[in-house]
Amino acid sequence: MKLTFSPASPYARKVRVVAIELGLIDQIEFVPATVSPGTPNEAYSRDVSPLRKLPALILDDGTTIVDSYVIAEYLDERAGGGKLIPASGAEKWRVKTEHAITQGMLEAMLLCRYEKLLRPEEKRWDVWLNDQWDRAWQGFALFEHRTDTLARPLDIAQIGLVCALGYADFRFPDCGWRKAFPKVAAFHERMMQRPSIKETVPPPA
Ligand SMILES: N[C@@H](CCC(=O)N[C@@H](CS)C(=O)NCC(=O)O)C(=O)O
Repeated sequence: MKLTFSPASPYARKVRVVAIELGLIDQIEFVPATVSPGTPNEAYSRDVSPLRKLPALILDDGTTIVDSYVIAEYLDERAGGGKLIPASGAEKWRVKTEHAITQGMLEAMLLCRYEKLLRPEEKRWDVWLNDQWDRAWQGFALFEHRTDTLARPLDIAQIGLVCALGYADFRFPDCGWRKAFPKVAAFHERMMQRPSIKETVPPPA
């Protein structure tokens, strides 16, 4: 299998963590890719994904799987199923919903990043920017109250949260989430003991 990735991508990090935790990492060849809004990449668009986003997992038979969650689900099934995503019942829907919240937090932070990096200053709209940031921030606040979630055995929602926190550290280092959310900070500290989490921290910006 091949995975398109960039060391800075929190979505690719999620897949790398999942692959390490499931013991599948050695079966994946990592293929660096560069995609960015406003920068055409016709080959990626044609050969990998029309959405021009990474990561994408390309199976040995040429099948391409996109979206970090869908890739994680595929890897979980390949490892026997029910490892990082509960197979059924109320726990499954709780974990999937919490993961979806971490996904939305990441999307909101990425929009903030692209807005600051790519949009000319005179065209920026602070109301929109602050609104996106608030979505991520409210997500962190939600997990501060979900002490049971923070204490569960490892699952995809926790991995998504670590990737969102790591992205906040990487792109918004002064945002102050540790001070605002001490229980989430303690959770992150604990998670950093895992080699899968430690080894995939984004490189210095
Ligand atoms: N829902 C997708 C989002 C992937 C995503 O937005 N990836 C970013 C990199 S961190 C990207 O490819 N951005 C390029 C672009 O939007 O043009 C997933 O979970 O895989």
